[in-house]
Amino acid sequence: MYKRPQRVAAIHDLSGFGRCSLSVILPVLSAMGMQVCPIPTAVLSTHTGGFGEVEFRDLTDYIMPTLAHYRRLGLEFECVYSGFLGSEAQIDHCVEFFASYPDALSVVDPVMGDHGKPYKTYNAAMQRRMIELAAVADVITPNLTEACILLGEPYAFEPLTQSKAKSMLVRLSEKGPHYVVITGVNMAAGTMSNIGYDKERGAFWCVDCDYVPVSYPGTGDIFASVLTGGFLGGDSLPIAMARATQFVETAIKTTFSYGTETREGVMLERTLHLLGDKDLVAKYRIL
Ligand code: PXL
Repeated sequence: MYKRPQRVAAIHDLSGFGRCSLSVILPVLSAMGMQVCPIPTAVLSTHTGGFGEVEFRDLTDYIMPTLAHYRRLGLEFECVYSGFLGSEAQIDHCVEFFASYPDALSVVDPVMGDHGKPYKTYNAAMQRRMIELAAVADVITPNLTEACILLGEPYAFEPLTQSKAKSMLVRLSEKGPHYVVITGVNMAAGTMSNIGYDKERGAFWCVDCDYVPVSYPGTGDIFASVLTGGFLGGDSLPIAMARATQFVETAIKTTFSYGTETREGVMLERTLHLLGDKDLVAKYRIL
C-alpha cells in the first residue's frame, strides 16, 4: 500500500551561492527519501563566510503566516528542523512551530558560529535566545563553537579530555534535548571526532573523522541533515552519527581532491548519490 514519504519542515535560510543551508538541506534529505518543505528564514545572495557584502532579505514575517496556512490545510510533519535564524523574533516563531507539531521529531541545529567565533549576524541577544530554542528540541547538533556559546563558556582551544567532552554533552542535555551531538571536537587522544549523548540511556558515543587540512562552509548543515534523515529512517544515535560523519568525510575528501575554493563549499553534486546506499554504517566507538 502507498505510504507517503515522511515530511520535514525545514526552517533555515536560503543562501544562493556557497552550498550551505537550504541549498544543501533540500537535496540531502530528498536523496534520503524525505519530503522537505522549506520555510526560508532569509534569502541571501551567498553565505556570510567570504564573499564580501551579501544581499540579505529577512523573512521573519513569513514564518507565522506559513504555519497558519499549514494548520488550515491540516498538513502533518514527522520532523521540524531549524537552523540559521536571522532575528530574535524568528526564534520565537520556531518555538511556536515546534509547539504546533508536538509529535514531530524536533531538531535544532543551533547555527551561530565556527572556529571559535560567532557569525556576523549573531549578536549576544540571539545567542542567549538560541538556548531557549535548544531547550525545546529532541536533538541538537552544535559544533564545538556553538556548544561553548550555549554553555556560556569560552571556546575550548585546547583538545578536550574524555571527561570534559562528556561533561559538555551532559550539561547541554540538561538544558532539554534527549540527544546531543557535538561536531568537530579535537580530542586529547589525538582524534577529530563527532561525539554524542543519549540522555535516557546515559550512553556516550564517538565517531572519528579523518583529518583533511581544509574546512568548507555548509558541512555542519549536511551533517545535521544526514543525521536527521538517519533518525527518520530508523537509525540509532550512533548509526545516524556514523552515517552522517562518513558522508561528510566523503564529500570533503572528494572536494579537496579537486582543489576548488573552500568558500564554495563541498561538491555535493558528486557525492549525493551515495546517500541512496542504505547499508549499515557502524564505525562508532563508545566514548
Ligand atoms: O552553514 C551555516 C550557515 C548558514 N547560513 C548562512 C551562513 C552560514 C555559515 O557561514 O553564512 C547565511
